[in-house]
Amino acid sequence: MGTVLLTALDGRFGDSADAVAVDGVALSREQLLGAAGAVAARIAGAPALAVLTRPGVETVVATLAGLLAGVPVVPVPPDAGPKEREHILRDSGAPLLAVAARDRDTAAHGARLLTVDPAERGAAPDEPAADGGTAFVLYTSGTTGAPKGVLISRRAVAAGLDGLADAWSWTPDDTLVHGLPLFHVHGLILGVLGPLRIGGRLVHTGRPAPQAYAAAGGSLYFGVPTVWSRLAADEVSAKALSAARLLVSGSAPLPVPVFERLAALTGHAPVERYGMTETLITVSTRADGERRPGSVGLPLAGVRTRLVGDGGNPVPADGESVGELQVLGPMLCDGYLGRPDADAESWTADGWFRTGDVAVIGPDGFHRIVGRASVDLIKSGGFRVGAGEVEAALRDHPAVADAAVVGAPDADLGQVIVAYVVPEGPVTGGQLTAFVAERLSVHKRPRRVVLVDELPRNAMGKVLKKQLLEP
Ligand code: MCA
Ligand code: AMP
Repeated sequence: MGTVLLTALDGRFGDSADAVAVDGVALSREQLLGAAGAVAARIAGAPALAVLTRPGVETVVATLAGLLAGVPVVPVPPDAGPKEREHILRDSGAPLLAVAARDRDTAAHGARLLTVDPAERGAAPDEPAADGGTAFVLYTSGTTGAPKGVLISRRAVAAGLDGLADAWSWTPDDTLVHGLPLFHVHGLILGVLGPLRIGGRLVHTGRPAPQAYAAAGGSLYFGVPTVWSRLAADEVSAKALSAARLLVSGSAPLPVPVFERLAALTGHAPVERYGMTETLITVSTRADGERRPGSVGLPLAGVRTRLVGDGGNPVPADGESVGELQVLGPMLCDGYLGRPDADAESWTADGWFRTGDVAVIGPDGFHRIVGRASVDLIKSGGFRVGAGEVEAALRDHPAVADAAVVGAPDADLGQVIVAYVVPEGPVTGGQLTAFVAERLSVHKRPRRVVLVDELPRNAMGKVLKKQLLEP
């Protein structure tokens, strides 16, 4: 591990006019460093920098500026409604919100807007050491309540990327291609900082469309399962990826038929890896090892995993017994911002992180993720959505008496968000969907709203969500 986080920025692996290209706009590493240097000078000493993460080079410049200045970066989803944006800005305490010129009318809820100009140049400050300080405060949903800020250190990012470089044989010769959102671990930390630490070019396609992936001519491709299943349905685009070196899937379970179709069309069995915002990536199949369909493979170097049963008893790694997956490793987060209650719930007394995922580990060490322990954490298109947050947004509507939100199985998105709503006035499903989208991020709006007279509840008054999910 180098002494700084962004080891590839000093030119040791060379440079090119298109080292980093986002949605058709390319910058060399030197230009990127100059633009980030100019922003870094303006944010020096700030306690945090929020970044409106539209898929553009401005997001890369602003993120890099935060890392160079030693200012924690707080990614804000570009489609976040006012309620969610305000929560992120207030909870993180970020006094500055970096935006691209086209977003300079964004409401900043008391923060100061800082417009990022990728053509600006300034001297980049010396990057702080990789082993100290918070790199990111990443907001993510729990089962209830507003999103929590996950504190991710520079050390965790460095360790996480080095673990992946080892597992995926990722080198400066790679050109990484993806079109994922830039406010998550997947798209931003792996997908942007990866090439800035490991080296190699980055092509971000704006959106993860099959034709854009096919046209990008990369060696290493990232996608969530929805991206891979859409690509597998587009034979011409899929075949273009046969020239690549490695296809990587993550953020949600990759269905076995998609794995197999992708392998048949591209000639590459995809690598699947498992992780969380709180832990970064901890388990993966390897570029130089077996890529088993339905399996997320082996712990990365330095990671330990274990299965724990309901009563806290150890569960054997026998390939059959299921337990909650707990993890330990250098890429784990430092906790939740200002939420000692959530920290206490998420860590065991002996320091392991409780993932909330249910898994099986084989005698050969291969991990299989069986599902989530809670029905209230939904994964739709790779986005993590807390049922409680959507229910609270729906209940804010004057015509809603009660609401329950579930993730229903879906061939394209894995799960889709379905809301069961008890109305107390005239309202349509479309109005409620729009109401949620205006407050939270657009991807958190229900795809279906079912108006019902009452919700099924048990004797304790708890909604029987499994009953709602029955066909
Ligand atoms: C969507 N649309 C809707 C609704 N939802 N319209 C009405 N009602 C709704 N409820 C609209 C969209 O705005 C869009 O419109 C159109 O329908 C198509 O939407 P959709 O099917 O959602 O397709 P998409 O917009 O192309 O999204 C699919 C996607 C997206 C690209 C796969 O889900 C995505 O980017 N997922 C990635 C999530 C991710 O990166 N997660 C990583 C977190 P229009 O076309 O007009 O816009 S996990 C992580 O970081 C960990 C550590 C890990 O393991 O990686
Ligand atoms: P997020 O914090 O948005 O990254 O969501 C993390 C969650 O995504 C995990 O707790 C898992 O439930 C799920 N997840 C990520 N990768 C995989 C995978 N390869 N297979 C199954 N579930 C996954």
